[in-house]
Amino acid sequence: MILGVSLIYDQLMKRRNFVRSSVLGSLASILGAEIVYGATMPENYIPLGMQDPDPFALFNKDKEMLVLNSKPWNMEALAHLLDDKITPNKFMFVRNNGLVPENINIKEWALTIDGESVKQKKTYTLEELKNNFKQHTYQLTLECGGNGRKEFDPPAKGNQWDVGAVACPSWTGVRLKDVLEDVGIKADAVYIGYHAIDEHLSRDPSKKPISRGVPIGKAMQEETLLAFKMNGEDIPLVHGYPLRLVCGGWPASTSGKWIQGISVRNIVHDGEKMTGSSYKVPKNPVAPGESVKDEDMRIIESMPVKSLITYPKSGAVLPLDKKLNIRGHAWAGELEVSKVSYSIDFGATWSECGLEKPVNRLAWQHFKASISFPKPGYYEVWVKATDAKGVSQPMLLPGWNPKGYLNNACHRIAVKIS
Ligand SMILES: Nc1nc2c(c(=O)[nH]1)N[C@H]1C(S)=C(S)[C@@H](COP(=O)(O)O)O[C@H]1N2
Ligand SMILES: [Mo]
Repeated sequence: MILGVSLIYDQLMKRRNFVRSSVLGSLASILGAEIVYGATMPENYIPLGMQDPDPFALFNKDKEMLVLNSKPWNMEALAHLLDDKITPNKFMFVRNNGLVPENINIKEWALTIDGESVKQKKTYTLEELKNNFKQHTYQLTLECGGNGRKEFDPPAKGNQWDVGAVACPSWTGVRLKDVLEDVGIKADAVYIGYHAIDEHLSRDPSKKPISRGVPIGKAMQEETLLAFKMNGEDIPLVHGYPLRLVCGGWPASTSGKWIQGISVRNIVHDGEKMTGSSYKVPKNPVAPGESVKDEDMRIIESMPVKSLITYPKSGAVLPLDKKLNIRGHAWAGELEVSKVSYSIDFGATWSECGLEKPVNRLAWQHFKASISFPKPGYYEVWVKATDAKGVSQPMLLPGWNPKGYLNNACHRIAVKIS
């Protein structure tokens, strides 16, 4: 028994853990076995019977992905998993506010465009969307507004994202703009809001997990898609199959998954998580821990400039006579990244990295550098991106905010030169 448990323990420690120990009381009966650790069970230990459902199998995710929450499911990538120029499905972070839908009826799926500012309400089947409008493919960066939250102090509630709630897959769909023009939009339109079929965690049908949107200007951009493909395949269920909105460069909460409705509004959309303090930051800088009134907050729009070192993995060891090749991506919301620099002396001096142009607007850009080190020892490689307006990433945590959004501090890796 002891041996069996320790083997299971080893197996489980290799994968990322997602169930906290609060359910242990009832476990002995489910497992039909004694739980060896009892009340002192290590925090991350998950008895085998609790593994189902396995989110890696369920969502086709790589085993190195980090599970932050199982209710709802939230997973992020580690920096080195994001090394591909086009993020493969298995490394795309998962962010849910409610329950992942289970029964998608593809034959009856339709998108209804309504709201105060449409000339008439109109419904399209998936086939009509695909056949009646020109299809476009763009690589679009999606980053959760809370990416980097785990560093805020005092801490903010919510998923403690590290650096991996960002991805840049290729998306195929039709332009929201083309569909809205087909419907006919009134001059007073200011915002659009999406409506999706995912259920609230409580399964209370009167509650919605999320219904966000963007100003009409963003909705009418060429790259704003009603997407049905991700990396050339049907969008995976967890990422919004069969239809999702993709608003590249904005907090990914605006990119509604599983959508069946778009409302064109003559007011700022007031759906779930548009009001209150969700996805908002203080209008004026606040001291860490200060409380901020809802009316003193603004809705997050374009995401700030940021970068990620995706190679090598932190902890690389290298002989002094070799150069270290680093690479990664940089992005800046609506803007292009104009420069990426690196430092090996904690920001005292900076050198420029090679930087590629984006494949299209709103796609992340790739940087690389070949670095020599002056003498053996411990180093950190820091990377800092600058956007087209000359604004750079802060080296440390930017302004504290109550919900822990928009941490675009420099990413860094440790390197040992022997
Ligand atoms: N219907 C629906 N759309 C949604 C969400 C959701 O919970 N339900 N989460 C939003 C948030 S907060 C983010 S960051 C992105 C995450 O997209 P992904 O899970 O495909 O990575 O989806 C957005 N769209
Ligand atoms: Mo998000």
